[in-house]
Amino acid sequence: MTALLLIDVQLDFLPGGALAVPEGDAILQMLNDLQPHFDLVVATQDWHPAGHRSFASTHPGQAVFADIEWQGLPQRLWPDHCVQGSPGAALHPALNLNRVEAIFRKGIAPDIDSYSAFFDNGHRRSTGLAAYLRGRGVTHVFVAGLAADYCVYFTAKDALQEGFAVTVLEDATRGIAPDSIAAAWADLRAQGAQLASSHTVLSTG
Ligand code: VGL
Ligand code: ZN
Repeated sequence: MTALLLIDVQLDFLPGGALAVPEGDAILQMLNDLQPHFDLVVATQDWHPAGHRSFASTHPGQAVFADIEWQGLPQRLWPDHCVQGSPGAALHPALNLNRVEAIFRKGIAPDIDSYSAFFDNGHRRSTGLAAYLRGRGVTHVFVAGLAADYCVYFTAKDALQEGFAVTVLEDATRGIAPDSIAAAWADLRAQGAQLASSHTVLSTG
């Protein structure tokens, strides 16, 4: 059984949003076209309480995009984004949700970030996604969405560690910084993930 994970297709990560990923909107149609080709479709939402510690605004004197250490973990400081219930936290209205059977939310604990859909950044707490996927008989996970170099990358990495076969649909993601996207793909390949074009999926039944 296959699952498509649609990572953080939220207004704040799309052009005009608080943490916009360049060309993020270029993948929306593809994400809809891909869905019928999978046994299961799951979406995620970055879902931070106001004042989340990943926000630069909560660390006086620190600039947005600064790298700090927070409670024993490296943390990049982001603009305020995906605040629970805010317009920017909503999934893009063009994303078809009819086949999305579950939405997993992450980044809720105020003191720790969560790039992966499976665990927080300290691997301290599970979201339950791996157990959910196993319960549905999923063995192969396909990852798409935003942002390639953060939530897509860390989700794919944890999926590998959880024992799933992993394919990242490279053209169905966009990233924040070109250098970190290249490094993310190289690391995922080295760990056993496949990087594929969505055409390989769209051209099969
Ligand atoms: C993300 C940075 C901060 C992502 C979420 O969805 O890739 N990136 N929070
Ligand atoms: Zn976030």
